[in-house]
Amino acid sequence: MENDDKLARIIEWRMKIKARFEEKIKLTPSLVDSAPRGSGKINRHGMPSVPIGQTTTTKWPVLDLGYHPNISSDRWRLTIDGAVQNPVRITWKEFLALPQTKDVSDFHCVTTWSKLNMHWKGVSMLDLASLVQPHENATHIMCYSYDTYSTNISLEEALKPDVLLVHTYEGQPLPVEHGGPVRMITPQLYAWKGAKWIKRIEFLTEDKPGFWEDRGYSNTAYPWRNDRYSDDE
Ligand SMILES: Nc1nc2c(c(=O)[nH]1)N[C@H]1C(S)=C(S)[C@@H](COP(=O)(O)O)O[C@H]1N2
Ligand SMILES: [Mo]
Repeated sequence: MENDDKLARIIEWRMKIKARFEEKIKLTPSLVDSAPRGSGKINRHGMPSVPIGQTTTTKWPVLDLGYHPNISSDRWRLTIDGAVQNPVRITWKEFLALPQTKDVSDFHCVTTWSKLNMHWKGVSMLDLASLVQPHENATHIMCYSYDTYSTNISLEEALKPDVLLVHTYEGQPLPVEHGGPVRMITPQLYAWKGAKWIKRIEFLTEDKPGFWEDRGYSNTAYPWRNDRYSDDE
């Protein structure tokens, strides 16, 4: 498919998807909670910049299953499939030719550290969804990684504008230990919802648990509700 056609499709479908999920997004914790729990000055989403139980760090710790797959950008592929009209398998070059989004956002790890004001560049999940055109009955995505990790997210969270598949951090290629060449970030959810070394996004018509969600972590993972483990729910 030509680049101009892809761009035209993305622009048209962005609006359709926004309209389809507008009401559901309004009901997510970050928009519905009148008193999000945390401290520090109010962040760009209107929540306290340090969620309850978190401490800020300036270092960026590495947290994963202990296996760092070494996927060169040449070999990297991203498959987006499942409940969509136009499944795709894109190369690095095709990924970089999609509309690029820059953003500054925060990173909250469930092990209680938060790193604030990180500068990212990548492709928004909303634009990737627009490219593949989710079926009307799609409700969630499952993200799969090159290290066998997986994590699930509802579409009303995944389609927020700050959810990105990033390849650049502070103007440099994303380091391998942090998920390079491409990882997902979910600034309004705990960071385990952001798959490092991402290789596949599957659109689902019903929710199912990913790696940590299957092992006692919260399905919803909302930092300002201290929503860490499934038995809190
Ligand atoms: N592929 C993959 N992605 C992953 C993980 C993992 O083990 N494998 N760990 C998650 C967890 S628990 C956290 S806190 C963040 C950590 O990202 P970082 O190592 O860049 O700080 O990545 C998330 N994404
Ligand atoms: Mo984590």
